[in-house]
Amino acid sequence: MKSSKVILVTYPDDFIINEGKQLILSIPEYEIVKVFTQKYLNHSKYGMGSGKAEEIEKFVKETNEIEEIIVDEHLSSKQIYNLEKLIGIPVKDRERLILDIFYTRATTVEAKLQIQLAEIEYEMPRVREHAKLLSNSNERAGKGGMGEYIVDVQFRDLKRQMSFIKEKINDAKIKRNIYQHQRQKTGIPVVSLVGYTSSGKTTLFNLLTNEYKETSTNLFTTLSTTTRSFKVPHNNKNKEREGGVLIVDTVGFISRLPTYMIDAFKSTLEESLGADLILLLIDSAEKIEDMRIKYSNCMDILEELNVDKSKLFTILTKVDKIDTRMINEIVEKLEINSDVIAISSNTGYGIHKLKTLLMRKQFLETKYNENTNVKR
Ligand SMILES: Nc1nc2c(ncn2[C@@H]2O[C@H](COP(=O)(O)OP(=O)(O)OP(=O)(O)O)[C@@H](O)[C@H]2O)c(=O)[nH]1
Ligand SMILES: [Mg+2]
Repeated sequence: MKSSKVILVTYPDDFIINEGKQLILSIPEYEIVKVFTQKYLNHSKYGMGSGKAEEIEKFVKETNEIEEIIVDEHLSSKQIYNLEKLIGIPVKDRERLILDIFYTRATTVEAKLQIQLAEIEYEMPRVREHAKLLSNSNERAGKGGMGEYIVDVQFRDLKRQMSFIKEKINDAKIKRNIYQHQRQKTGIPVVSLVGYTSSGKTTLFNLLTNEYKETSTNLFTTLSTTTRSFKVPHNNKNKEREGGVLIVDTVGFISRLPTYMIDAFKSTLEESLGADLILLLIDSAEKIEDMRIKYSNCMDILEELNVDKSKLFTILTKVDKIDTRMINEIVEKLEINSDVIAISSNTGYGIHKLKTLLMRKQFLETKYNENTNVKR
């Protein structure tokens, strides 16, 4: 595969630099040649300061191999335009990069629709801005002096596409709601796995349900929700109860995700967030500072999605990679105040405890009792 040499421009912060690199490298053909940092990326002309933009221009000219610049922040059309004009190669902002990653990953129809919706929301404010820029620089926005008209047509076209996609997403949602109702009718408890991207959700999901869904160190491996049943030991009788609980694997979270992207994925997440129990997975093998950032990011997103905190249960994953004596320290340092259980999907550590604890949770007990009563 042909590699594409890129530059990353980001903030001088280890967590942010690392995440920016990981995001870029999750598109296989990208190769990062150099990272430039800037304390502020909100200068009006280029996002970065003029001095930094000129430094990058010089580097690009000298090396003569860089194909793209990726700025790890939201940029306006104007800023992208100015940078491209100065440096002479394409510039991409953080949101465009995330959309590109989503594109390379989306497999289900619904995930594709969600991404198309996010893409339109990304484009909308830029259509007019872009037309203005072109007319200001004496290049005509549209053919034959009909710039304004063409922009209006593009805008209307995007709006039409948007409502069409929303309708289709809604259809998919109605279908899912029907399933959900059927589930509720049968009283089967639903447990969903949420958490930062790469925290190990799908690996745990596969282990519990004997599935083979794709897992990887790349960010955003999973882009659609999957629900399967799994066996849990039924406490009193202590025997396996086939299809006892439904488990839902979801799209991972990431920091600094713009609201319209969260919105676009809301319907994918809604099903999981209506679950009886939400397991929030945290990768315990990371630096405590990174864990803290990711944990608080997840909590913010869950808050934004109006999740009932009493349904939360925290799972520290990948504990095979750490000294288990660290577990208490992590819980304390992150100030986790929900129930916590440490697991490893690789070695099976804590998995039995997880299953058993799931069954001990009061609401699941109630559900089972209700269920048993119905049967009687
Ligand atoms: N050592 C170790 N690695 C694990 C464990 N669980 C998951 N991993 C690895 O962590 C990486 C991410 O796992 P995934 O299950 O794909 O993570 P995810 O949360 O589904 O990620 P997204 O789908 O991107 O949101 C993979 O390389 C897994 O092999 C574990 O218990 N121990
Ligand atoms: Mg996954």
